Amino acid sequence: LLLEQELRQGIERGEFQLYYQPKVNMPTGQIDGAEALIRWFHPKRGFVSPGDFIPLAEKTGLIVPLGEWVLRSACTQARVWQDAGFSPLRVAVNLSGHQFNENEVDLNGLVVDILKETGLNSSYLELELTESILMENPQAAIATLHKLKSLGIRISIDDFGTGYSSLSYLSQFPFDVLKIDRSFICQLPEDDKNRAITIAILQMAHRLNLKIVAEGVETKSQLMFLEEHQCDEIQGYWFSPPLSAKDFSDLLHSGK
Ligand code: G
Ligand code: G
Ligand code: NA
Ligand code: MN
Repeated sequence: LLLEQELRQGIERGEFQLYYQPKVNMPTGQIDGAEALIRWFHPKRGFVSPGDFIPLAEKTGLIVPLGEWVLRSACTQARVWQDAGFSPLRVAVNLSGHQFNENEVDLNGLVVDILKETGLNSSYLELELTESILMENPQAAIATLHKLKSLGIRISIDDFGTGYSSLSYLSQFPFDVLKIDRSFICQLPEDDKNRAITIAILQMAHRLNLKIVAEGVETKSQLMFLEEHQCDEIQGYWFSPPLSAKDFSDLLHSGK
């Protein structure tokens, strides 16, 4: 079977799962959020990496139903954790450009419906968008972001520093969080240039009243560097890889 057909089937047969990677608040060290990352466990192929099927899902338009499933599942899970008595976590969902294009998806309507359905308060939902998605049509993106923000959800720019957005848009896109791409983080703290870039991004973002998340934090020395420069949240293997909902629950129970 072609991967495309299997993707279609996989959606019908429920072969997808969301994994969750903790986002850790600095300085408290508490888990205050989780990024939902899709996983496909195919009955014959085994684990298929999102790097292999997300581009195909985007090309075929299957990202629209798949993305809707991701959003609904993530909000449902966030509500489950709240109902279990854990202090509320913000759940972050990655969006693809198709979901952000108003000609293809009524994202605002979908978010409203899913929040209502799951009973999740809008302040616990975060959407992660890349610079490239926003730059496809910056004017439309600004309007869409304003609508989403008025619902009370958080908007993040993902993989910051790797796209081609002009700095002038930073002040025009109404977002709340900037995620420094892991390509800058992985060479910290040794590399002078990445150190300078990271410090500059942190200072600029704070002056713009944005929260900063560092992605791909793998070492203690990276953590210490980021702490010293007032990074707000960290995410990466140093604390935890993405986990199944069950393993994430166990982590919450352990009170780490
Ligand atoms: O988790 P991992 O590193 O394997 O993810 C690989 C890529 O797939 C990342 O760029 C990530 O943003 C993307 N990805 C993971 N889950 C989703 C999802 O639910 N929707 C979209 N659009 N992309 C996702
Ligand atoms: O594109 P996006 O930022 O959404 O992708 C997140 C991806 O980064 C996921 O595939 C996740 O598995 C991966 N990831 C998360 N933490 C780390 C880390 O510490 N190191 C590396 N190399 N990858 C990470
Ligand atoms: Na992301
Ligand atoms: Mn990212």
